[in-house]
Amino acid sequence: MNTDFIQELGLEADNDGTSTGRQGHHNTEAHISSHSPVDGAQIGRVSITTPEQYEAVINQATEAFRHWRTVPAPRRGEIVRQYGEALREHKDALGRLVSYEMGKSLQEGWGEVQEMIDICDFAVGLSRQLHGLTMHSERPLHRMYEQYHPLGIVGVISAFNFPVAVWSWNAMIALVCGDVVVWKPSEKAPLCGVACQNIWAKVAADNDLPEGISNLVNGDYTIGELMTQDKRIPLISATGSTRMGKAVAQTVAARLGKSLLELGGNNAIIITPSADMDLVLTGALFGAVGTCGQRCTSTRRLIIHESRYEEVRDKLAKAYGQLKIGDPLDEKNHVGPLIDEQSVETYLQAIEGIKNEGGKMVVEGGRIDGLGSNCYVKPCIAEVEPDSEMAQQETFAPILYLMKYRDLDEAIEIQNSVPQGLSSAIMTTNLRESERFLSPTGSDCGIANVNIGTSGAEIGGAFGGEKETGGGRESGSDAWKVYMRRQTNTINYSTELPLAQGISFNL
Ligand code: UN1
Repeated sequence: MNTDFIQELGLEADNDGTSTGRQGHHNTEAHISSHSPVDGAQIGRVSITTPEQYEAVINQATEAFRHWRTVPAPRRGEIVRQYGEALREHKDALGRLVSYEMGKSLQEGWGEVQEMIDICDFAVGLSRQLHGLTMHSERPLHRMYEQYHPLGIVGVISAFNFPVAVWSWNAMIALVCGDVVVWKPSEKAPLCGVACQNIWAKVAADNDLPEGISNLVNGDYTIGELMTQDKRIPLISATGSTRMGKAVAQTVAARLGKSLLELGGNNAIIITPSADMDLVLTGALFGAVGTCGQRCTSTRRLIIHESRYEEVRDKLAKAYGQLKIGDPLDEKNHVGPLIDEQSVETYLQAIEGIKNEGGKMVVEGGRIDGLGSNCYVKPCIAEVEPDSEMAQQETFAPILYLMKYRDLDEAIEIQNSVPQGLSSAIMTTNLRESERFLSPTGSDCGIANVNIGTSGAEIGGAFGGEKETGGGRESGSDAWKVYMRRQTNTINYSTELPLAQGISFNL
């Protein structure tokens, strides 16, 4: 394989997993080895951050924050603009690295980098729009307003499935807000973190920025724990499993810190009698097999009206038959491998579970041998009852559940009956049905779409979900407010000091 992209991104056999933005800090003792799920090859190693190095990073970040918070927000936006430009320059290489280290298709690897570029553009505009409100005081010759100030250090803990984009949603917004960032990438995709940090280091050097504004640490959950317990980090933004999110939330809450959680999804598409079948097929197919079913937004359930059930099932089974599975860097393939063998095991166990509870496989699953690693599997489809236990769980793999409904109330009830609440969709050409789905009695998810699938959200909206998805909102809209502290200011320009609520207090 041509690995020029690895050199272009400044990656070596051994890489510094700890960095405050200029030079890295190497620890020769312990490393994470990054193995590609594509062909099993070791791409490189990343040094693990020691507790001492962690302290040094936090000290540097604290120092950098003192400076960064005084830089005018539009000037901070200019730095983010340059980062976006650098990403444009390296879009091809970084997209390839994402595809090679994580296993998603090259189209999706590039798409992920595009998502980073988009959030940079958004953040640049935002840097001139960090508005607060003004309000009228009840007292004469008084003025009231609110303003947003930077928070401090934002800790970002990200997952393997979006190894670069999710960091950028957090980091680019946090940076224009005047915060500094400490990032712990997933152990399963650490080189993506190093590559992003290398691109940052160049922008930081070109602009003579101090060290400590964008920082990288690496390691297992113990380094994550140092972050979640650290009072010097006012906000932890974590993406990953619900189990991980619960641990993060409890630890951060115990010190009354803020957490922003984006956890599991169990996303469904409701397919109504009036659905346009072409849209159904594209939406469901991409939603279910894109990123090999490893998006938080992946489509896991189709809730199909009984009048269209056989048609959807048969057409979808046929479309699955045409999927090309293999090396994700080869553009003719639609689906790459799962992230690792453990994931394959979980997928195989889920298929067992489906069979044990009486589900019927419409498209059989299983491991595919001889494709370069042991991580390739067949995307599969299972028919289950609406109350299936297996369909309540988020199995991070390409397993799609089909279930039947009779009326829309029932469909919405099934859709909302799972513990997670990230993304949802309805396929309909009937206005009453789509409005019902979007109404307060409709979908209970953070994202509800009409006539598109559950995945592939744009960065301009707030991204996140309810219930066990964790309640956080990242990226667009007013998600930036979580990265700042709000201050209400009341200014008296009179010669009296009247008290609010008409209280008199005279000596
Ligand atoms: C995730 O899977 O954690 O909406 C993020 C999407 C992407 C982001 C997914 N824009 O599918």
